[in-house]
Amino acid sequence: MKIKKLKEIAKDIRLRVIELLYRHKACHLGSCMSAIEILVSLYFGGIMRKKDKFLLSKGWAAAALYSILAKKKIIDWKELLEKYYEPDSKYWGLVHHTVPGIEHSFGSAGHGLPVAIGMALADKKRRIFVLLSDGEMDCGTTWEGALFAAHHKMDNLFVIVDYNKLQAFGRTNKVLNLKPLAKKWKDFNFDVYEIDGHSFSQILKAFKKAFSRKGRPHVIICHTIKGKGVSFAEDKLEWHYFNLDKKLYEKAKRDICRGIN
Ligand SMILES: Cc1ncc(C[n+]2csc(CCOP(=O)(O)OP(=O)(O)O)c2C)c(N)n1
Repeated sequence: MKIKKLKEIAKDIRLRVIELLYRHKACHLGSCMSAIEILVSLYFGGIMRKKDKFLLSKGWAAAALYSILAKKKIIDWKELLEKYYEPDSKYWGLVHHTVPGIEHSFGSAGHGLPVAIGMALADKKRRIFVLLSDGEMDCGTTWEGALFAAHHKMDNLFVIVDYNKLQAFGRTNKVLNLKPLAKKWKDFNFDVYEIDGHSFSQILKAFKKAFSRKGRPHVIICHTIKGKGVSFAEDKLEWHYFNLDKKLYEKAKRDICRGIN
């Protein structure tokens, strides 16, 4: 698919997320927006084959993944729009496995990588993609998983890091320093890529190269901006938590339609 078309899809997904969050007074706007180009590339950019699996370890970006599944017609958009974040709905604010297209429930940080490793080990012929947040890498499970995956030469495992440099209580490198992040993964014997996570051409190129390399698990470190595309939310910690009032909802839609970058 052409990059122009992928950009159009990304815009549409951002607008859907804004709609869901505004209508249901839900949070995690920043977390969703930083991952849009990554998710669109996986689902619309020809990266995932039929039998491959994707896990959203940063399960609090549920509104973004649900919007993708709705765009793919795996779930019903109208139902999602009505039920997202509502009591007794299956469309939780954290991804839940009762929703079609969701492989596993996540939301408690640090669980996606171990689950992905188990799935990759169980069937070497399918590719497993897992999206981690940078804050999640504070969890010990990340590094135990990394040791294990490299030891078992799991080249069907693709770890993607949404490196937006903000986590729940502050700047990632102030809360617990991750730098130098690429070197750490290299030292764990991963095949490492470091790219702009909002550039479709860089994302697609990195995966193409990773698919050709055998014998090691892969990690694609995506430099991103939390809140990307919404002027008042970009790189702002509070938009992990805040919800949109009518004025900001209108402003967010204008920003996304116009394109602020
Ligand atoms: C084990 C655990 N502790 C605390 C939380 C609460 N929590 C929700 S999101 C989050 C961190 C958000 O920052 P980051 O992990 O970098 O994700 P981002 O949304 O920026 O991609 C935390 C601590 C959690 N989900 N799981």
